Amino acid sequence: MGRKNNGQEGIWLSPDADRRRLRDAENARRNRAEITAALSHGQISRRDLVKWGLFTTAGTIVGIDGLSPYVRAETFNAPFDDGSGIPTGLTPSPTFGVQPFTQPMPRFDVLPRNAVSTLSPAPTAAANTTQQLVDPALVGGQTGLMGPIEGRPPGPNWAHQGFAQFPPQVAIEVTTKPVTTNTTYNPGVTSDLNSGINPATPIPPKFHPSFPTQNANRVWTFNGTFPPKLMQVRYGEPVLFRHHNGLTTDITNNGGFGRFTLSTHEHNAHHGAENDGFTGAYFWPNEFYDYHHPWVLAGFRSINTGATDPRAGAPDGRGGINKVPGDWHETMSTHWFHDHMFTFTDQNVYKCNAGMNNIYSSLDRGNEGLNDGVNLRLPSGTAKDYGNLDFDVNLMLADKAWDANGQMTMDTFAFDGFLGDQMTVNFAWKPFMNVYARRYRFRILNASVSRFFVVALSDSSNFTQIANDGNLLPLTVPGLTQTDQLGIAERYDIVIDFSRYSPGKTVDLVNLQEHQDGRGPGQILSVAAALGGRSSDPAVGAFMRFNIIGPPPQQDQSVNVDTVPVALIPNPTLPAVVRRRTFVFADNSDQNQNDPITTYTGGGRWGIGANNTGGDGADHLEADFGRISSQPGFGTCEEWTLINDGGDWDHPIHIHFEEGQIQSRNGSAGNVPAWEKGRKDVYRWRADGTVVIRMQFRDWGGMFMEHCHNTMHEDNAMLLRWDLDSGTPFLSPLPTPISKPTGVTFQAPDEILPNP
Ligand SMILES: [Cu+2]
Repeated sequence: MGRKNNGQEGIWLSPDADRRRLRDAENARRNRAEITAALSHGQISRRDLVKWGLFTTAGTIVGIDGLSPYVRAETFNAPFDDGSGIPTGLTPSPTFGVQPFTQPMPRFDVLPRNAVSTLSPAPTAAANTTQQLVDPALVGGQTGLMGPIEGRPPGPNWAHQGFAQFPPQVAIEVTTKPVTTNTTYNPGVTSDLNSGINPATPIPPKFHPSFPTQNANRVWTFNGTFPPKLMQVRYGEPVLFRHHNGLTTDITNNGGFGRFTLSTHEHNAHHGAENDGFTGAYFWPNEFYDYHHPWVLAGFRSINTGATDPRAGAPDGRGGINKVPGDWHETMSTHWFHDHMFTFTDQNVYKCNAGMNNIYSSLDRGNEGLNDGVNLRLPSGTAKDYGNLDFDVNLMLADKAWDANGQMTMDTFAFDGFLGDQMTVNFAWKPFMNVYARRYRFRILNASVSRFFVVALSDSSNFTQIANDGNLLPLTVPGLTQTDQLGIAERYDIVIDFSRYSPGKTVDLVNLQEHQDGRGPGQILSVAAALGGRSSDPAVGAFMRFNIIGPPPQQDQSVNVDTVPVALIPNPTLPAVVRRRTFVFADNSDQNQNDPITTYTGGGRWGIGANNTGGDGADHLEADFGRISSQPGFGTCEEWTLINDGGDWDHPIHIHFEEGQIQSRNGSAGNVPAWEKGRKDVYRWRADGTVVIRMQFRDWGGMFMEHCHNTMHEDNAMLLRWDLDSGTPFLSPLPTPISKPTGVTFQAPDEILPNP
């Protein structure tokens, strides 16, 4: 199938499109929004939609007039004559006459780090099953029912692994809530480093100060406020992340999309599966879930066990190094955390339920001045021993859409992938940032549902890539004038040197990546074409402006990465491969299970085939979190071949828990670009591509996932579960958790695929 632009689906309506077309689109949007709401409220299922003839079983929406804006007549098979092409499935989001680059970009809101003793009740190794009354709204109106205060599955299989060995030293307590005004903003930097924002001024939940305030049920965030939240952690300092579900118990109070059950994934932390945000281990309003993040270096059970190597370590807070066991080559830096609710991840993450996590180490200390022979001195600052954010900036990129009233909205029927038509950075629409004329590190995260980005500076000047996903590169890549495609959930850390600009100059970040639809990225424009408005995709073009305000208050002491490659972190050595697996990511998939809770049924479109699903990988299965699809051997290394079966589709594939090293792209190691020569946790192909990776499976056990991070694909149903048996206390096979407000029960796996 070639890349289509035939008007059947995937057509952006430009604000200039004729009135009748816009009216039709708005009517269709309303009809679809009603169905979306009914789905998200659990009043109907995807199965019902198939039964009613609204969906084909392949997941495509049937072209009923008045339902899809893309199908106005059977004869409609040519691009619009006005040149519009490309799709939100929605009418254009109004911008209320506001000009871009007129609001300061807020830096992330740093989450408080508290003493563990502040947690009440105290955290426990196994789930705290103390009983409380269950809100009748959660159980069909029944009164007097009891349920646990903690939603984590009970018992030894879901007890924190290594809880006694790595007792929590820091508590980070958050509540996912309907959005409201922020009165406790902590940017972690002074106002001159935050574009003049006074943190004492309350921050309302708006994408721009001149846009409407978001209704509480349209946006759900960590702690219920803008801007997004940042965790700061360091190796050797275990964290207890207590997550409360503060959403309303009325499932219909969601603004038309989003599901009130939560499961939070720290992407891609190396810890036990009970802390990984497993898609079926979700918890309910009025419950909490304790996630234990031990922050150990991979390999800690067998490598550097005496903790003698200062490169395996963390800042001790006093200018020294707290050495820890493990392999220093496994040091990670830039993570994010987000919801992973089964079949609702797209809606819940889009609803702003996402944050970032900076992990500090003796190598990546967040202090550019300390010269101990280990610290890599990346742009950050010097005031604090570690974790300086002055010149180390988190950027969360996400496309959004809002209705005529400015309320965030989503078309969950955009099954190819949902694309917003407005760009936000840190939940702010097209903001500016004041910068000094010096080097800055930007940790860029793609937090979209389905959109890819290619980022360049508006004057096409150089920058340097230093990290890919959570991992610093073996060698920095200087001299880039644009990034590679940044797939959903990928992170690129880049360093921009603003010292080339004189005070008063501006330079913009530009998105060059056009989308024709949500299947995958379309053409990449030149900077001139993107800035010249030569794309009908409204998210192409400048999305953030830097204002250079003058020389820095003190000399830039960061390592010079501007011109020649600088060695950062070499790859860990992989043991011999003991098993090879093939995974094929494709459409036209099947479901062979029918469990009402664990199984995705009806309207599914995507699935994953493998060398153990029969038919030579041709049998692509839709998600079932009760199915164990793979069981790598504990302590072994495997080679996984990820194949894109889908012609013009692309899928950013995320494999939880372990970092992989790309061996080849399309059959050749020579196709692996310099910025992919380190470790990764998300792998994308381009059309018809193949990627071969190697990973070792060690340290912790339980049930993990592999899935497409185009979350529309993930939820419909390109996701599988793989289990890692680390020995006692694990039952093998692991029973599947079944989460209910009255407590989590277990059942035998629906299916266990052969483990060749
Ligand atoms: Cu996908």
